[in-house]
Amino acid sequence: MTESTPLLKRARDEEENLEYEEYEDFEMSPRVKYSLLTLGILSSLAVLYFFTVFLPGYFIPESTDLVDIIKVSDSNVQLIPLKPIKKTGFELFAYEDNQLKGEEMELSFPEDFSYEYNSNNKEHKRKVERLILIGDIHGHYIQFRHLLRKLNYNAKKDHIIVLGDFVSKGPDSIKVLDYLMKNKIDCILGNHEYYVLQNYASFHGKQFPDFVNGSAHSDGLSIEGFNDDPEFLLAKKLQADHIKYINSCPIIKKIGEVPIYRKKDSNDILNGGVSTKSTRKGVVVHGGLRWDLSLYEQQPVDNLEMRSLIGPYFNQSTDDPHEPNAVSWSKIWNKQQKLLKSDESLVVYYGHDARRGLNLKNYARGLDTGCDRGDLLSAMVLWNELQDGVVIHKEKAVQVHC
Ligand SMILES: *[C@@H]1O[C@H](CO)[C@@H](O)[C@H](O)[C@H]1NC(C)=O
Ligand SMILES: *[C@H]1O[C@H](CO)[C@@H](O)[C@H](O)[C@H]1NC(C)=O
Repeated sequence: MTESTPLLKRARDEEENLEYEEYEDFEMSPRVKYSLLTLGILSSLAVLYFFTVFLPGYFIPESTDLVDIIKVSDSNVQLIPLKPIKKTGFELFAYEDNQLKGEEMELSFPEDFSYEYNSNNKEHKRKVERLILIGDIHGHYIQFRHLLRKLNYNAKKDHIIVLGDFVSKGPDSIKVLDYLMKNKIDCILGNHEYYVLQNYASFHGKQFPDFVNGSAHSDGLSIEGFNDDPEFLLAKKLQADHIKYINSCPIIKKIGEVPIYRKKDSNDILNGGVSTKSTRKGVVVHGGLRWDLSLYEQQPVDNLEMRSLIGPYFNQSTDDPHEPNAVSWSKIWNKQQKLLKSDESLVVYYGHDARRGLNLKNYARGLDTGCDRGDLLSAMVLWNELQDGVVIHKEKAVQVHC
C-alpha cells in the first residue's frame, strides 16, 4: 500500500462527493419505495408458497384418514346352481368322513370349541355364478389381466376375491388397484397392503389403523424398513381412493360352503376340475389361521405373516419355515380339522407362501404360486351345478405364466 498523496486524497474526496450527489439525485420517492417493498414481499411470499404448498401438493396427493381394519367379515355371496354345460369326464364321488381322517395328533380342543362361523341370512347375499379366488398378484397387472381373460371373467356374474399382496414388488401396483376399484373386486388384506397403510399413516401424519374386535393394540406389525422401502415409495404416490380401497379389505372373510374332496381327487383340479356333493364352511385369509383360536380370537400378525407353527404346542407362529421345530401351519390345520365334526371344521384358502406353491390339502388350499418370482399366477374357481336335481359343488384351478 502506498501512502496517499494530498492530490490523490483530493481526488478521492471529490469522487465521494460525486457519488453522494449522484445518490441524492436518484433517491426514490417514498411512494415508489413502498410499492417496491410491497412487491418484494409479495413475490417472496409467492416463491415461498410455490415451494412449500403448491409444489409438494402437486406431487403429494391429498390424504385421507385411515379407519379400523375389520378382522372378520362375510363375502355375502351365494352361488346359483348352473345347468351343466358339457360332460366333464371325471367321476363324481360321494364323500365319507372316515376317508379324510388322518393320523391322530396330540392336539386337542376344549369341549365347547367353535370357530364362530355364523353366516348372514340369505336374502342379502349377492347371487353369482362363480366365486373366483386369486393368489398374490404383487402388481403384475399384465399377468392379472391375462388370467382374467383366460377365466372369461364377467364382472356381473362372477365374484372375485383377491387374497392379499396384490400390490408391491411388481411393476404396476397402481394399475392393479385401479382395476380392482373400477370392477368393485372383493379383497382381503395381505402383509404388503398392511405395510402400505402403515407407511401412508407415517408419511401423512395420520393415526395408524387398528384392528376391530379384540387385542387391537398389541398385535400391530412393526415397520422395519426405511424411506426407500417399496411400500413407502408406493404409499407416497397413492391417492385417497386407493387407500380407502386397501383400508376396506378385512383380514379374514367367510365365503360360505365350499367343496371338500380327497387329495387324490385333486389331480383333476387343473383340467376339468373336481366335483363333489360334500361341502364345508370356507374362509379366506392371506397368511394363515391358528388352529387353536376361534375366528374372532385370531391375531392379525399371524393371519398376515405366518408360514409355520412352532412345536411342540404349535401355539406360536413364525414366518420363517426354517426355524427349529417349525411345521407348516396348513399341515397342523389340516390334521386338526379332520378331528372336528364336519359342521365345525373350516376349509381355508390362503396365499403368502410362494415357496410351497399350489398346495392343496383337504382343509387348506394355498394359492400363491410365485408370480413375482416368474412362476405362475393362480385362481381357484368355485361354482355349483344342478345334476338330476342334486347340487354338485365344483372347483377348478386356472393358471397363467408370469
Ligand atoms: C403354548 O401352550 C403351552 C401348553 O399349553 C403353554 O404352556 C404356553 O404358554 C403356550 N404358549 C403361548 C405362546 O401361548
Ligand atoms: C366381533 O365383531 C363381530 C362383528 O361385528 C361380532 O359379531 C362378534 O361378536 C365380535 N366378537 C368379539 C369376540 O368381539
